[in-house]
Amino acid sequence: MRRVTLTQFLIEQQRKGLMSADLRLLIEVVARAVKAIAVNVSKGALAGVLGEAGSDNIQGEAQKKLDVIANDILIQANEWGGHLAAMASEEVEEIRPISGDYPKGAYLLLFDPLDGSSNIDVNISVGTIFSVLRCPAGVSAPTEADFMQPGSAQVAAGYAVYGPSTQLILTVGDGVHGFTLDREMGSFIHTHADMTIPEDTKEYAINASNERFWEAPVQRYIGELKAGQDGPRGRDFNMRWVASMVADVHRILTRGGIFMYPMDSKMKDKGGKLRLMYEANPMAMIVEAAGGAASTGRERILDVTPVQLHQRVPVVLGSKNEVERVVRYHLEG
Ligand code: P6P
Repeated sequence: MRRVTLTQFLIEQQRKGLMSADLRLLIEVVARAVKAIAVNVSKGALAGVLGEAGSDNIQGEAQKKLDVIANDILIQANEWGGHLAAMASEEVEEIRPISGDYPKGAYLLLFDPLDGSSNIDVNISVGTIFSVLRCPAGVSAPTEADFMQPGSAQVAAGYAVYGPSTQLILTVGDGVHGFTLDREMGSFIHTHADMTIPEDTKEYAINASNERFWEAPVQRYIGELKAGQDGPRGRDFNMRWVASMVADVHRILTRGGIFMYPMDSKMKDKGGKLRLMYEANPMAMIVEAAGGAASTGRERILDVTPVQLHQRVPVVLGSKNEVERVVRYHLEG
């Protein structure tokens, strides 16, 4: 495959009418910010960026230094370009309007600046997740209410995975494309065209230590996978759990699988573990664009009507036939 850079790919997408100049600029700015985050992540202890920041985020979770660094990089990269009307981050309670000093644009950007940050100090892959919505027409000073759009309204979604290589995965709805960072050139190269998720799989990802807290349909589904060829599925399955959503989803996008962070009785009052607006929605858009499925177990994730910026949802996503089986088990009760 000829070496096409992200910039060239985006210009060609724009020429095909698949994205506006402003959306192309937005994606290029996010990609540049991701490169700066990748530099900090890869330096680790050498740059004194490991460990706790000494502060908590709005989720009440202790922030890692790199959580704060990644958040600042994304905000500073995006606030001046004129492509955004406002931003929202997992790390910040309130939405962040574009200040009066800068021009405003047509898009709303949401992100989890460093997902899986509990893995940083043990050198396991982490990532950045982002979601792009349109700012409602005629709204010049967006509020949180203007972000309350279902995932089906996203115009773009993507993630970066900081692993053995740094990869950027992107969809504007017409397929999923992957780009690998050439560190010598400082460019993202188009290495994965039209990524697709196989409809069947033998690999599942779930934090099995929560089994006693799951609802019955999930206990039934996972019990059948564990029973393997001696059970109703008649074949053996394998399990993986990185505890970094970006890494687990990237494996599924690359070779299939099902990822589950279902509702459990420990967190019923919170609504789930993963956040809808900047984790579940962008990953659901990517997974569906790759031929997979993404559900809360009871509802398509992209159909969920948000009511709060940091709300959480149960997540079941990946190989279509497995997700549909989990949904069927929820319907059967
Ligand atoms: P647990 C990381 O903190 C995260 O939000 C996701 O990236 C990951 O899938 C999940 O939480 C891991 O949760 O309970 O296994 O630590």
